Amino acid sequence: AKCGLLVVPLIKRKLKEEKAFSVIVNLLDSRSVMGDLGWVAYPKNGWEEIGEVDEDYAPIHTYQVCRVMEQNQNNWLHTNWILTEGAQRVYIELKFTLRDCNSLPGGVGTCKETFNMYYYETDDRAMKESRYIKVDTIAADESFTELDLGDRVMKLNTEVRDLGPLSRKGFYLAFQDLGACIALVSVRVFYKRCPFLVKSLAEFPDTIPGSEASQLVEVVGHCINNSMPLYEPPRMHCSADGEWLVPIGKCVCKPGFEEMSGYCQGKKRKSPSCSKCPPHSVARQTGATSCSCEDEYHKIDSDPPNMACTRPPSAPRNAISNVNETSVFLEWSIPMETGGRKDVRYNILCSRVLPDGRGLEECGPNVRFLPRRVGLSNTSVMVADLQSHTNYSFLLEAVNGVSEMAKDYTKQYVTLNVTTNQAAPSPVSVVRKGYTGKSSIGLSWAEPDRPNGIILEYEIKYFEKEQDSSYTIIKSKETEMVVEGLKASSVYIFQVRARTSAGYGAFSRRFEFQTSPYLTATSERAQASIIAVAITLALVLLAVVAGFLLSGRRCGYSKAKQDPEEEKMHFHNGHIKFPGVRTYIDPLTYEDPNQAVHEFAQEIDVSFISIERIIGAGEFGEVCCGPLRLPGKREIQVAIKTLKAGYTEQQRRDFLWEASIMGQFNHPNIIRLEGVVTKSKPVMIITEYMENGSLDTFLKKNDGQFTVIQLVGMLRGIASGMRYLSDMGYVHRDLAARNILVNSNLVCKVSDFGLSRVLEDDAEAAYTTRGGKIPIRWTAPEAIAYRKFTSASDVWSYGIVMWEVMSYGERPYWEMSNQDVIKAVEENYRLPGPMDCPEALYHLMMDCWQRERTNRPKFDEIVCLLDKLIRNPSSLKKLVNSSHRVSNLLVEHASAEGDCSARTKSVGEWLDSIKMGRYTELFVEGGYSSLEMVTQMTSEDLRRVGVNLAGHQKKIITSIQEMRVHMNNTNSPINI
Ligand code: ACK
Repeated sequence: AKCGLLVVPLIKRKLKEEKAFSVIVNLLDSRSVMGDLGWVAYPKNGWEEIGEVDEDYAPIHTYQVCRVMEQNQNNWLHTNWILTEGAQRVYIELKFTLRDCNSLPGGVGTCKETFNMYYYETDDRAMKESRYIKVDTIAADESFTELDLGDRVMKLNTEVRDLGPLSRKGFYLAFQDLGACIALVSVRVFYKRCPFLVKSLAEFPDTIPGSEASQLVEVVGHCINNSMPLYEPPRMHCSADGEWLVPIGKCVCKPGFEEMSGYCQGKKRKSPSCSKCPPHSVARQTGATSCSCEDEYHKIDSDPPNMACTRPPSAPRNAISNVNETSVFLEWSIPMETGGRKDVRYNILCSRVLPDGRGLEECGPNVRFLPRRVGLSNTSVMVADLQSHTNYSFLLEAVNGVSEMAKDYTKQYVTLNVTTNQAAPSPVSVVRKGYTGKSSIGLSWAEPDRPNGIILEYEIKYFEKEQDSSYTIIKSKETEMVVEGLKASSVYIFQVRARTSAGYGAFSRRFEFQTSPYLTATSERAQASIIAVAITLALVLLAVVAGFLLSGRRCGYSKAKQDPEEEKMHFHNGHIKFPGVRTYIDPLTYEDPNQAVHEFAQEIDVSFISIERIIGAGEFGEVCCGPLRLPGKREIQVAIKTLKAGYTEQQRRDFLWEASIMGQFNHPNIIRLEGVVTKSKPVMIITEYMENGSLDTFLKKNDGQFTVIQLVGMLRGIASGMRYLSDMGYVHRDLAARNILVNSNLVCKVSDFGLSRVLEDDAEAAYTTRGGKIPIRWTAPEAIAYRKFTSASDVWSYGIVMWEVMSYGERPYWEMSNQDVIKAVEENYRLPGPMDCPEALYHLMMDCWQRERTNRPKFDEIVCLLDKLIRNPSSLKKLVNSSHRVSNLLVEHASAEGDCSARTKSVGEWLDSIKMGRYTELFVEGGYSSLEMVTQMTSEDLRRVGVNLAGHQKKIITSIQEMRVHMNNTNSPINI
């Protein structure tokens, strides 16, 4: 038996549970200022204060301006310095009247019906007008007419704007009038606070909301006297509107106290009397004042004295899981043994099973538990935002009020192993606008929070605002792109979604961006640079841009001569080059080449790379591929160039030279360097993996398989990469289809940088009379003759790449010797237009092969022209005139006419020249042994001899038709 209880002191403090309404704190209220407001008007004859008083003779500070009939009004009214008191978001309430322009005598000529509000943040009172940032243009809901005035009906408008995030001690407001008739009757600036609050026995302090309108500031409450947290400290969230939201957790009265009217009060003393010890407890001696629990049984202070001693519960039972993509619903039954208590709760421990038996890893904060992870009173939980295709282990544990006391008690739990499913990626959360032009908008976005796999591509859906019945979808492999072909001055809606092998995720929410109203295509890119320069340069630069625009430069290219050196200084490839634009740094400028490598290339630990297979042989060693798993990043496939064993120090330097160059570039059409391995052997260069290998081999393998638009798309990519390189001041010197890599989306990227390329690497390179090794067929005459390598000589090579692409990997100048090529080019002969090549493209090639290098187009002009052709595919319909490309003659550059004096061609040679040599035997067997006979052939005859592929039939028939035309024109046999 036990006798009596302790008396608990009464609670002294009185607390009141308050309502969670916001508190509004005025920082400025022009109506409540008794004396002078002290606002400054500039110019003096603009805004003026009207001294009025209300019925209590308190001043009403009204400012008005009404210079509606005068041109070029710019009237400013500055408030005095308004302290924020720590608020990060404030509200501005304006009360004003505005006159309807239509009601003014003499019409609406210069009259405006809006005014602008600005602000400027500062830590002290110093004010700089130029730093003002616009808040909004304010228009009236109600404007008044003369008639209204006559009736004395004042139509007072109230507009409220919010401002934030604010980070300084205070700010100024300013009102700019550009010629309206306004009376600003009152300005009130205020912010909202979440007031001191007592809820669920916890106190929450008076709190200032966060800076963002959607932000919730989490505040941890303090349990009031004689109370303690239940499971976890109580929390509330202060919203931007100054309201307390989302209560989590609570406090409960400590043992010996009970909750009464929101406070914890001591329990009343009972008159001492003897009673039986409750179950699982014993009195250690006769007349004891309390009972002690039996072994393994416990009691907590808040348990009533007559309650039995209790013990922790057994494990939850019948646990099951239900997987839905990357969410898991877990459900269980209450334990067999609750330990004699009613306060059984459940906790979940989530672990990810690491591959290859490497153990378990805790799930981390990104996984969500609904309603929560610990202290669950229901027997189910939803676990969301897990990774897709991943094994997880969930440990469910039951606890009760005495679990904490049973230290030596082995916790009872049950484990559930679950594998999540494939799931589409989560939506892209933010889409940002980059540089904006008249017809284009640059977009960028971040990878979805949960990609749930490797992102294969993004889809960008866009349409003109309020025209959503017709929209366009474009795809991008990167997280940025420039959307082109838009209307000037128009608002567009953009949405982005990601695709993995599991399919498309949901589209992002809608983002609204507007194209700019006036800049030309060429100056769009200049505009991007302008933003980057200091404001002090703005006027000077604007003048330069204006001059640039006035010179009438548009898409297409002028052939006017410019001094190339001067061009580099002021205009680079048609762009204005401003100080601060990144340029290529020659690794030679580093005394220690290793320093250059580590400046531009990230060192990768070899343990993050697995070599899976060899894909080719490079000059320094094998080229392999395999996955790269950098910690915290998703796995990607990479190409691995290795430096073979036994290298000299010079070879190591030459090998890594390429990385020092590649590491300086960042462009979707330049092969991306992931990093280098130099701290272990073999030394490696790691780049992105390009599934389709080099462009020349890829085109040969897929002869005739692409549409013209696809081919032009590839050329556009290469030109864009080259534009970037020339903007950086880098001259490639070996631009050729063999040095372009192609990925699975047909994106072409320029590769092969570095020292080796110019020296040994390229099998095409031949020694010139001046000593250097040069890939003759791709190189401009001035570079062969006197090593004048410039972006203009890269343009010549680009023309050859165009020819390679349009002829599906044909060798330029076929089997002519290097000496004959030099001679022919010197004599002004050029490659003929490839078969089925659009005339517009052939003209561009011929322009790239202008002898005078300053007459060649610049890379940005090439990109611009190709864009135009892609946008207008009918411009690609007209194919090169057959006389420009009959057989494999060279075309005289000036006249674009062929030379037709030579020997008669055989059927085999003709078929070879159109890359259909494989059918020679069939033609001869079919009785077509001369070209005269061939010119009589029909499609039916072709099928009969065994040409069954439609593409090949088309190619041969087109060539036969050209031969017929040629024979009619020249009245002579087909020549070589
Ligand atoms: O024509 P290919 O398949 O493409 O054979 C050559 C080979 O390695 C030797 O250079 C291939 N290669 C080089 N870099 C890459 C890369 N980043 N991705 C895929 N293949 C590559 C090239």
